[in-house]
Amino acid sequence: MFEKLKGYHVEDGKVYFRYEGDYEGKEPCVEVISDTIINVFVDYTGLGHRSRAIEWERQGQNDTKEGAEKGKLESVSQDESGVIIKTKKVTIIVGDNFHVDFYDHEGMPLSLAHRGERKKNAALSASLLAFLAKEGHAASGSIIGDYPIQEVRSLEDKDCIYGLGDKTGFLNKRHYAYEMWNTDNPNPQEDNFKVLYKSIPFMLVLKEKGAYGIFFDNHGKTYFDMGKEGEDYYVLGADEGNLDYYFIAGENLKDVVTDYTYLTGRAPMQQLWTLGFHQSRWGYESEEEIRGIAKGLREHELPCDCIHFDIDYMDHYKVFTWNKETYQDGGKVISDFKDMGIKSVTIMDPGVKVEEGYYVYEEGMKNGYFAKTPKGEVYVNEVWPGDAVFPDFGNPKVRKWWGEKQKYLVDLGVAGVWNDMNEPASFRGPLPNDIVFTDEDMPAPHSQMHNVYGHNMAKATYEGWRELTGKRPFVITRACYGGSQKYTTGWTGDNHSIWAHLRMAIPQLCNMGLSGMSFVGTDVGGFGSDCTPELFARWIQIGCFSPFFRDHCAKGCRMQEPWQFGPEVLAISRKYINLRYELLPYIYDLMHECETSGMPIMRPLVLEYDKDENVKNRNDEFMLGDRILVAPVVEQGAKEKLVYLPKGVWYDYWTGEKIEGNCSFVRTAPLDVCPIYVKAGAVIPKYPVRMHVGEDKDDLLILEVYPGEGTYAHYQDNGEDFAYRQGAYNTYQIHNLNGQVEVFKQHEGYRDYEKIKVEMTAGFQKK
Ligand code: MIG
Repeated sequence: MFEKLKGYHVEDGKVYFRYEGDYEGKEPCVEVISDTIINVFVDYTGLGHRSRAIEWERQGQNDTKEGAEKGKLESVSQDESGVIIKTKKVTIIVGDNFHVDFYDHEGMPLSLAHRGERKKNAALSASLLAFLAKEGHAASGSIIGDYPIQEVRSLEDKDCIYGLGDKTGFLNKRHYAYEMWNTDNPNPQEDNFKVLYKSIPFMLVLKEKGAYGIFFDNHGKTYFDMGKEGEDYYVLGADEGNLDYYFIAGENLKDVVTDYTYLTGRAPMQQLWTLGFHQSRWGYESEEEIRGIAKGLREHELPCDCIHFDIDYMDHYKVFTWNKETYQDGGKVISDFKDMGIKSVTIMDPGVKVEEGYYVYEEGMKNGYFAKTPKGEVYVNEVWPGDAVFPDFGNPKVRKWWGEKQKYLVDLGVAGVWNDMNEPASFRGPLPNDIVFTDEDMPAPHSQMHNVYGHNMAKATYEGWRELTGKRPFVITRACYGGSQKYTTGWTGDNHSIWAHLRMAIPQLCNMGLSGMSFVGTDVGGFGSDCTPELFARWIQIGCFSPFFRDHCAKGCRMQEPWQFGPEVLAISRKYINLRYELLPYIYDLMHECETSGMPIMRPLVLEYDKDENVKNRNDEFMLGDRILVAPVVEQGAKEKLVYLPKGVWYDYWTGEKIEGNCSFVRTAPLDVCPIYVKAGAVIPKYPVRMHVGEDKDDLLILEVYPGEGTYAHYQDNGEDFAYRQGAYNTYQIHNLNGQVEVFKQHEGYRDYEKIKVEMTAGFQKK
């Protein structure tokens, strides 16, 4: 492979390296994308970059995108250490063996190639695997060795690792090993699951000083050993494809998130109603039953914006059909719900039932839109409708077709689509690796297209809805890849009604947010298993602050609507759903911030306080934006919570008590209390509680003011379409000088609030 460095040349702003050794002319390359984003690339396949995540044209170093300040290659030179490439912010030294080292502008190492031996401390040989299998032990280790494509980089003692999408376990991923292979596994998710539904091959490393990210842009199967094999290094591996990664240098984690979402796109603003409460269940067996749910929500005075129709609504689980026997006339129930202020979202699976005469199947067959075996026959596996075929979403024509098919739902009055089973999941064993799909303009095997199947399905859905409705498409997905945030929101799939999964929800959602997927949520109350009243009450308290707030549950499990657990839990549910509706303008502002800078709505404390040792491994608290800290109870039976507050002055949301941060303390937390803290000087914009978004014209804005000094930027638009991109929005700059509040209109492009009401919080009385 790459042995001794011989020289380099620059072409089109890219630096290519020549080595001794046999590498078949595949010269490795370093490309400066911006001052802080560097691409490292070896074109093993000879196909160039074939990214599904980065969709803007990269035209070398001079490309500019959306006004972002593009970096440039400042200088390239060579000395005895190697080839030295400089940008304004980063120095890259490329040496023998294609070791690539990154330094910050002060010359401090940010990330170095690992040069020592690998430790192989948990190596599993094939014979050991066979031995373990005898008694039914699943091997928990991986076979350690070299991957065909691989990058091994150093870790320092203090480094913490975050991101990696929807992985289970804890916030800090260091010492664990993961794989990227979109997987539907209905077993209760454990801390050490290697794979889950989504593959977001992006990691963030927080160092004692500075931070960086690596986006390992290979959508085949990849491996992330985050310091399990060896304490002082991590391994990125892939079975096939190119070595193609983006190094992102930052002063802090926020810089890294901003750059990553610059590269792969930002989660766009959703319609305002999508931030409301959603009610769902698999197994609302009939129209009568689902109508009862809508009635129940209103009778119990529970604000709600959306009911989800799971696979039960389809005729024999055939996509783009309606079960007229059990669900009668789809259009009628949907329009009746609309009259109650409730939108309808329908589930959509990729698998198309094999059935002569079924129009979706026939159309797809006629046009060759389904994946094929290497022999050229349409590939069949089993999913809910029985024998089914798989749309080849990597083919732009298939995406267009699928997008147009959405008209069926749009015409029924459906308001958004929930894409499930798009790993793709299959009942008769996994799809073989050699099933033939399309990757845009060329055939590609399942092994390459698996991890982007959900991504491409989401893209097809998003584009179809955008075309058909002109509104911001609301798409939810179970499977996705890096960059999917441009098209879809997500949920974490089939969790269970167990306390471990309530605890897991926090780091899992926070890491998704750091990985670009900001609009995400867990099934509130848990999907599988039977929820308890206490668990439901605590889950609603986390759901209330999750970007996607949906109560969902599996068929056959105990009923899980908020009124199924008695009056106390119903009242608690109402309290937190009401709070959610009050906070809508605040959360909407955060969604706007996310579109602008990539900052997630729900954040781990470490994103805001990355110098604070006490938050680097904090799994049981999180922030909503940078002003609200939530410290939910996640232990069965607990009536108090050990709260940690970072440096600064905080106010207890419920009592107004002032607390100097940088300390831990015990907060009493009976079942109806989720401890919440607000930063001194904060202004929190609120709406009055209403049963659903748009119940009135959002004409009253309440500004909840906390003691201290601060400024706040509030954003307002029609909450529906893309007019804001043409300037149809208002922004307000709000100054809080210890209760003296001034509001300045900054941008004028939308109708005004009729009234802005300023409310002093309890903190002003309690000095
Ligand atoms: O194999 O559509 O994760 O939310 O309710 C189960 C039925 C298929 C899995 C989804 C879940 C949904 C369920 N689906």
